[in-house]
Amino acid sequence: MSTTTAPSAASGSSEPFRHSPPVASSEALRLTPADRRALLHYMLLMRATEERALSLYRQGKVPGSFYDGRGQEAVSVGSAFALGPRDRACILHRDLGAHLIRGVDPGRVLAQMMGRAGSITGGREGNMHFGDRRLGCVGMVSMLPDMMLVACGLALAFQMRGEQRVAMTWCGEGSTANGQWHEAMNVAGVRRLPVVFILENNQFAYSTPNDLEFAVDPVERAGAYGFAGVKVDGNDVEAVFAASAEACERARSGGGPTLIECETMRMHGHGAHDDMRYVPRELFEHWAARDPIDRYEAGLREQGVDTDAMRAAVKSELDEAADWALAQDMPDPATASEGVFADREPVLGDGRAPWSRWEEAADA
Ligand SMILES: Cc1ncc(C[n+]2csc(CCOP(=O)(O)OP(=O)(O)O)c2C)c(N)n1
Repeated sequence: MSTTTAPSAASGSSEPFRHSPPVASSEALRLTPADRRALLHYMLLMRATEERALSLYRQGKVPGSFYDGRGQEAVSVGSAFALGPRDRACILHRDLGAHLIRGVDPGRVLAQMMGRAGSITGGREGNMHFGDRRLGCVGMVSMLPDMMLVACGLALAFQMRGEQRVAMTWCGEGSTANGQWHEAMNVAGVRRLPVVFILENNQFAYSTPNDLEFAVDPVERAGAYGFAGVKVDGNDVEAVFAASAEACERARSGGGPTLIECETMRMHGHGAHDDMRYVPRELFEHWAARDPIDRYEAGLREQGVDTDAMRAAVKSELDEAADWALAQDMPDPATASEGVFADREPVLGDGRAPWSRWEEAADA
């Protein structure tokens, strides 16, 4: 992990740039053997769910195109793993792992892709803009990266209420060229909001490569907005987790926002319609050799974990999920406008993720 440096006006030193002291306690960073198995499990679950969805797409059962996060599993899983049950997540379309960690069932995800009634939005949306608010997930906003501003709004509400909660959101590196990205960074820095920005640099914004996207590494910009920027290997799930856990603790303890740049690679096209012929073969092969799941699985195997059994369990979970999703009805057209307008009180539940490394925060 590296931390951005910004020259200090007073001293001219290049000490790591932090407005707040590092706050991660060793407890926050400690991963138990069960945590490590969970990290691998959720990465496997994300990949298996997306592979299943892709095959349903190829069978003509998923309308529109299909977008996934292949190769980026360590980013969404490692970061979302650091959240507590009452934190909030504004999740990008490459980050299915974050939905799964919050407790969204893979069957409901597959039903979502197919527009079925039993899905997260009840068939009102396709395969991207969904979020189960009862689990603290906000539906994706397609105008990139406006979700960063939504996360800032959530964080501002937590701050005003004096709650020790965190808003986390994800964006691609292409988003860093958009004005909304800079507005979000600015308001987060000015207000010292409890927000964590996960920047997944997957080398391409559609077909535009990094060297045509920016002249400075975007993580450097955090310093310009007055808060910490950290760069990690986005294919190393524990490195992503460590940076995220530290950022969450900083946010919770009043230390303000963090930008975490995760260096990774989008291993599929922009969508299933894109054959990514613009990606140089050597670059693809370089990243293929650093697959986040293969790497982590090899390490756990050495520690004696039976990863074959974990893979088998995920496969049978997906078999069941796909059967369930395929058995769901299409939505009743008479209900098409239900839930579209604010004509009744929203059903929010308590917004808690059922699973978390952390107990309920004291303020909850
Ligand atoms: C404001 C805005 N402009 C253009 C688009 C169209 N668009 C959708 S995805 C995309 C590329 C995004 O690249 P990046 O942010 O790097 O994310 P990635 O797809 O690589 O994960 C573009 C231009 C959009 N959704 N919103």
